[in-house]
Amino acid sequence: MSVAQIVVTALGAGAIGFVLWYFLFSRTKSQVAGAVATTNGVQEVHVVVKGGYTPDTIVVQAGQPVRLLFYRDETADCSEQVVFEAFGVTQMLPAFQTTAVEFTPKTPGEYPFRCGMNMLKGLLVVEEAGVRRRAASSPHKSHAHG
Ligand SMILES: [Cu+2]
Repeated sequence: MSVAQIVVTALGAGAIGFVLWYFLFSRTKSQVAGAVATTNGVQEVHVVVKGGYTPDTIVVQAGQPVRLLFYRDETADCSEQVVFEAFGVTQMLPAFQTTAVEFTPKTPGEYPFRCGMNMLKGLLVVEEAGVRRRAASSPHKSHAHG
């Protein structure tokens, strides 16, 4: 093997490694079910609508405004409407567009949402404010000091 061949092989392996990392970790990270990004006190969650809701379970905190950004990735009639009965929301979702649904959940609990025909179903879980779930487990957790 010449030096050039070794360099090319190493670069190739590096490229493959990057692609694997990108698909395995980078992509899944942005698709974590129920991932909530809080911007200016508004809890934002992206939901893809395609034969169902992804994620189909959304966890937010009570007493803080929620903005659900529904991207409807299909034209199927079934998903053209999303209904949150508990919050008095009935929203049309134009195909291939992102539509925001906003409200402030005041009481902790579980609030189902659905399409206009009651076929596609999702669940909004409202947790008590201040009961913050850790984004990642504490690094100190594995160190038991007795
Ligand atoms: Cu439907």
